[in-house]
Amino acid sequence: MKAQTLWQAQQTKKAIPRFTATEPNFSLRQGYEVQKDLLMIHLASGAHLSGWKMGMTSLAKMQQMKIDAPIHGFLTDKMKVEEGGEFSLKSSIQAKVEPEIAFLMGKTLKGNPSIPEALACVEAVGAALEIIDSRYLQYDFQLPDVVADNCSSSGYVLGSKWIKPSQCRDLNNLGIILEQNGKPMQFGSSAAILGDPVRSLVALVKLLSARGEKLEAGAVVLAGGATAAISLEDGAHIRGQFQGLGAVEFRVRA
Ligand code: OOG
Ligand code: MG
Repeated sequence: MKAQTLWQAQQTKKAIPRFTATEPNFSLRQGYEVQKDLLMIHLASGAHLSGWKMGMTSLAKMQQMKIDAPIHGFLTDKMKVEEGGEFSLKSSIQAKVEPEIAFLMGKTLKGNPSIPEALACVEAVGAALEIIDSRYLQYDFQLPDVVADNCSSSGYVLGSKWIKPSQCRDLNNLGIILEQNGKPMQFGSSAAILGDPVRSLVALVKLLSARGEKLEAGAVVLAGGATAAISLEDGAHIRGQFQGLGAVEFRVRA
Protein backbone atom coordinates (compact mmCIF):
# COMPACT_ATOMS: atom_id res chain seq x y z
CA MET A 1 0.00 0.00 0.00
CA LYS A 2 1.18 3.50 -0.92
CA ALA A 3 1.17 4.98 2.60
CA GLN A 4 3.46 2.18 3.77
CA THR A 5 5.76 2.76 0.79
CA LEU A 6 6.04 6.47 1.70
CA TRP A 7 6.59 5.68 5.38
CA GLN A 8 9.35 3.18 4.46
CA ALA A 9 10.96 5.77 2.16
CA GLN A 10 11.14 8.15 5.11
CA GLN A 11 12.41 5.53 7.56
CA THR A 12 15.11 4.25 5.21
CA LYS A 13 15.88 7.69 3.69
CA LYS A 14 15.46 6.23 0.22
CA ALA A 15 13.45 8.48 -2.08
CA ILE A 16 11.01 6.81 -4.45
CA PRO A 17 9.71 7.66 -7.94
CA ARG A 18 6.37 9.46 -7.97
CA PHE A 19 3.33 7.18 -8.23
CA THR A 20 1.92 9.07 -11.23
CA ALA A 21 4.97 8.04 -13.29
CA THR A 22 3.62 4.50 -13.48
CA GLU A 23 -0.04 5.16 -12.58
CA PRO A 24 -1.13 8.24 -14.53
CA ASN A 25 -4.69 7.84 -13.24
CA PHE A 26 -3.69 8.16 -9.58
CA SER A 27 -6.12 10.92 -8.56
CA LEU A 28 -6.14 13.78 -6.07
CA ARG A 29 -8.93 12.06 -4.13
CA GLN A 30 -6.81 8.92 -3.90
CA GLY A 31 -3.87 11.10 -2.86
CA TYR A 32 -5.85 12.32 0.17
CA GLU A 33 -6.89 8.74 0.98
CA VAL A 34 -3.22 7.73 1.05
CA GLN A 35 -2.46 10.77 3.23
CA LYS A 36 -5.13 9.61 5.68
CA ASP A 37 -3.59 6.10 5.78
CA LEU A 38 -0.22 7.76 6.39
CA LEU A 39 -1.68 9.74 9.31
CA MET A 40 -2.86 6.43 10.81
CA ILE A 41 0.69 5.05 10.50
CA HIS A 42 2.10 8.16 12.25
CA LEU A 43 -0.48 7.86 15.05
CA ALA A 44 0.21 4.13 15.44
CA SER A 45 3.92 4.94 15.81
CA GLY A 46 3.07 7.08 18.86
CA ALA A 47 2.74 10.55 17.31
CA HIS A 48 -0.21 12.84 18.09
CA LEU A 49 -1.96 15.15 15.64
CA SER A 50 -0.90 18.72 16.47
CA GLY A 51 -2.37 20.63 13.55
CA TRP A 52 -2.45 21.17 9.79
CA LYS A 53 -0.42 22.85 7.12
CA MET A 54 -1.45 24.45 3.89
CA GLY A 55 0.78 24.20 0.85
CA MET A 56 1.09 25.94 -2.51
CA THR A 57 -0.66 29.08 -1.26
CA SER A 58 1.89 31.51 -2.72
CA LEU A 59 3.05 32.19 -6.26
CA ALA A 60 6.68 31.73 -5.11
CA LYS A 61 5.95 28.13 -4.05
CA MET A 62 3.71 27.35 -7.03
CA GLN A 63 6.44 28.47 -9.41
CA GLN A 64 9.21 26.66 -7.52
CA MET A 65 7.29 23.37 -7.38
CA LYS A 66 5.26 23.74 -10.63
CA ILE A 67 2.00 22.96 -8.81
CA ASP A 68 -0.81 25.47 -8.86
CA ALA A 69 -3.52 24.43 -6.39
CA PRO A 70 -3.61 24.83 -2.59
CA ILE A 71 -3.27 21.54 -0.73
CA HIS A 72 -3.18 20.52 2.92
CA GLY A 73 -1.39 18.05 5.14
CA PHE A 74 -1.18 17.10 8.81
CA LEU A 75 1.32 18.04 11.54
CA THR A 76 2.24 15.89 14.54
CA ASP A 77 3.94 16.62 17.85
CA LYS A 78 6.95 14.58 16.68
CA MET A 79 7.57 17.05 13.84
CA LYS A 80 7.96 19.96 16.23
CA VAL A 81 11.46 21.42 16.60
CA GLU A 82 12.07 23.75 19.56
CA GLU A 83 12.64 27.43 18.80
CA GLY A 84 16.42 28.01 18.96
CA GLY A 85 16.95 24.25 18.88
CA GLU A 86 18.52 21.81 16.45
CA PHE A 87 17.20 19.89 13.50
CA SER A 88 19.15 16.77 12.60
CA LEU A 89 19.57 15.77 8.96
CA LYS A 90 19.89 12.16 10.17
CA SER A 91 16.25 11.48 9.53
CA SER A 92 15.76 13.45 6.33
CA ILE A 93 16.37 12.81 2.64
CA GLN A 94 16.55 16.30 1.06
CA ALA A 95 15.25 18.78 3.63
CA LYS A 96 14.43 22.41 2.83
CA VAL A 97 13.03 25.26 4.92
CA GLU A 98 10.51 28.02 4.20
CA PRO A 99 9.04 30.87 6.26
CA GLU A 100 5.36 30.66 7.21
CA ILE A 101 2.70 32.40 9.31
CA ALA A 102 1.19 30.21 12.06
CA PHE A 103 -2.23 30.33 13.68
CA LEU A 104 -3.10 28.80 17.03
CA MET A 105 -6.79 27.93 17.11
CA GLY A 106 -8.76 29.00 20.18
CA LYS A 107 -12.10 27.62 19.00
CA THR A 108 -13.12 24.75 16.75
CA LEU A 109 -13.95 25.85 13.23
CA LYS A 110 -15.88 24.06 10.48
CA GLY A 111 -17.99 24.71 7.39
CA ASN A 112 -17.39 27.69 5.16
CA PRO A 113 -16.42 30.61 7.44
CA SER A 114 -15.90 34.20 6.34
CA ILE A 115 -12.53 35.84 7.05
CA PRO A 116 -13.84 37.60 10.22
CA GLU A 117 -15.50 34.37 11.41
CA ALA A 118 -12.26 32.44 10.95
CA LEU A 119 -10.21 35.15 12.70
CA ALA A 120 -12.63 35.10 15.63
CA CYS A 121 -11.64 31.47 16.28
CA VAL A 122 -7.90 32.22 16.25
CA GLU A 123 -6.26 32.46 19.67
CA ALA A 124 -2.95 33.84 18.43
CA VAL A 125 -0.79 34.49 15.37
CA GLY A 126 2.94 33.75 15.26
CA ALA A 127 6.03 33.29 13.11
CA ALA A 128 7.03 29.84 11.92
CA LEU A 129 9.57 27.97 9.80
CA GLU A 130 8.48 24.83 8.03
CA ILE A 131 10.95 22.05 7.20
CA ILE A 132 9.85 20.04 4.18
CA ASP A 133 11.41 16.82 2.92
CA SER A 134 9.89 15.13 -0.11
CA ARG A 135 9.94 11.36 -0.13
CA TYR A 136 10.06 11.52 -3.96
CA LEU A 137 13.31 11.62 -5.94
CA GLN A 138 14.41 15.24 -6.52
CA TYR A 139 11.04 16.62 -5.37
CA ASP A 140 9.64 15.39 -8.68
CA PHE A 141 5.89 14.97 -8.10
CA GLN A 142 2.45 15.89 -9.34
CA LEU A 143 -0.46 17.10 -7.21
CA PRO A 144 -1.83 13.65 -6.17
CA ASP A 145 1.70 12.43 -5.32
CA VAL A 146 2.60 15.35 -3.06
CA VAL A 147 -0.77 15.15 -1.30
CA ALA A 148 -0.21 11.42 -0.65
CA ASP A 149 3.23 12.30 0.77
CA ASN A 150 1.57 14.61 3.33
CA CYS A 151 2.65 17.62 1.30
CA SER A 152 6.35 16.94 2.03
CA SER A 153 5.82 17.68 5.76
CA SER A 154 8.81 16.95 7.94
CA GLY A 155 9.17 19.51 10.75
CA TYR A 156 8.13 22.91 12.03
CA VAL A 157 9.50 25.53 14.38
CA LEU A 158 7.20 28.05 16.05
CA GLY A 159 8.36 31.47 17.24
CA SER A 160 7.99 32.46 20.87
CA LYS A 161 6.02 35.66 20.27
CA TRP A 162 2.27 35.08 19.86
CA ILE A 163 -0.14 37.93 19.45
CA LYS A 164 -3.92 38.17 19.42
CA PRO A 165 -5.31 38.72 15.92
CA SER A 166 -6.91 41.97 17.14
CA GLN A 167 -3.43 43.24 18.03
CA CYS A 168 -1.81 42.17 14.79
CA ARG A 169 -1.83 45.14 12.44
CA ASP A 170 -1.50 44.47 8.75
CA LEU A 171 -1.47 40.68 9.06
CA ASN A 172 -2.03 40.71 5.30
CA ASN A 173 1.23 42.54 4.61
CA LEU A 174 4.03 41.72 7.03
CA GLY A 175 7.60 41.72 5.68
CA ILE A 176 9.47 38.40 5.99
CA ILE A 177 13.20 37.66 5.62
CA LEU A 178 14.63 34.13 5.56
CA GLU A 179 18.31 34.12 6.59
CA GLN A 180 21.01 31.46 6.45
CA ASN A 181 24.14 32.08 8.53
CA GLY A 182 23.16 35.74 8.88
CA LYS A 183 22.73 36.21 5.11
CA PRO A 184 19.30 37.09 3.73
CA MET A 185 18.34 34.36 1.27
CA GLN A 186 14.67 35.04 0.55
CA PHE A 187 12.45 38.08 0.99
CA GLY A 188 8.69 37.99 1.13
CA SER A 189 5.51 39.24 2.66
CA SER A 190 2.52 37.61 4.31
CA ALA A 191 0.63 39.15 1.36
CA ALA A 192 2.22 36.42 -0.79
CA ILE A 193 -0.03 33.88 0.98
CA LEU A 194 -3.26 34.12 -1.03
CA GLY A 195 -3.21 37.90 -0.49
CA ASP A 196 -3.88 37.34 3.22
CA PRO A 197 -2.84 34.30 5.32
CA VAL A 198 -6.32 34.19 6.87
CA ARG A 199 -7.60 33.15 3.41
CA SER A 200 -5.37 30.10 3.71
CA LEU A 201 -7.00 29.29 7.06
CA VAL A 202 -10.45 29.61 5.49
CA ALA A 203 -9.37 27.37 2.60
CA LEU A 204 -8.14 24.74 5.07
CA VAL A 205 -11.44 24.74 6.96
CA LYS A 206 -13.33 24.28 3.69
CA LEU A 207 -11.06 21.43 2.59
CA LEU A 208 -11.40 19.68 5.97
CA SER A 209 -15.17 20.21 6.05
CA ALA A 210 -15.54 18.73 2.58
CA ARG A 211 -14.09 15.53 4.07
CA GLY A 212 -16.36 15.66 7.13
CA GLU A 213 -13.60 16.90 9.41
CA LYS A 214 -13.16 20.06 11.44
CA LEU A 215 -10.34 22.28 12.59
CA GLU A 216 -10.15 21.62 16.32
CA ALA A 217 -9.39 24.16 19.05
CA GLY A 218 -5.74 23.83 20.07
CA ALA A 219 -4.55 22.98 16.56
CA VAL A 220 -1.61 24.79 14.97
CA VAL A 221 -2.09 25.87 11.35
CA LEU A 222 0.75 26.77 9.00
CA ALA A 223 -0.58 29.00 6.23
CA GLY A 224 1.97 28.01 3.56
CA GLY A 225 5.43 29.15 2.49
CA ALA A 226 5.64 32.87 1.78
CA THR A 227 8.83 32.48 -0.29
CA ALA A 228 10.56 29.69 -2.18
CA ALA A 229 12.20 27.10 0.10
CA ILE A 230 15.98 26.81 0.58
CA SER A 231 17.95 23.57 1.10
CA LEU A 232 19.25 22.71 4.57
CA GLU A 233 22.97 22.17 4.92
CA ASP A 234 24.91 20.73 7.85
CA GLY A 235 25.86 23.47 10.32
CA ALA A 236 23.52 26.11 8.90
CA HIS A 237 21.90 28.63 11.20
CA ILE A 238 18.44 29.35 9.86
CA ARG A 239 16.49 32.38 11.00
CA GLY A 240 13.22 33.92 9.88
CA GLN A 241 12.47 37.54 10.69
CA PHE A 242 8.84 38.53 10.64
CA GLN A 243 7.62 42.11 10.84
CA GLY A 244 5.55 42.46 14.02
CA LEU A 245 5.91 38.76 14.94
CA GLY A 246 9.58 38.58 15.92
CA ALA A 247 12.15 36.03 14.81
CA VAL A 248 12.30 32.24 14.82
CA GLU A 249 15.48 30.22 14.40
CA PHE A 250 17.16 26.82 14.58
CA ARG A 251 20.44 25.13 13.71
CA VAL A 252 21.01 22.25 11.30
CA ARG A 253 23.14 19.29 12.37
CA ALA A 254 24.37 16.32 10.36
C1 OOG B 1 5.30 20.75 -1.03
C2 OOG B 1 4.94 21.43 0.24
C3 OOG B 1 4.34 22.79 0.03
C4 OOG B 1 4.07 25.06 1.10
O1 OOG B 1 4.18 25.78 2.11
O2 OOG B 1 3.73 25.52 0.01
C5 OOG B 1 4.38 23.63 1.24
C6 OOG B 1 6.73 20.99 -1.43
O3 OOG B 1 7.10 22.14 -1.68
O4 OOG B 1 7.48 20.00 -1.51
O5 OOG B 1 4.65 23.22 2.34
MG1 MG C 1 5.10 24.85 3.71
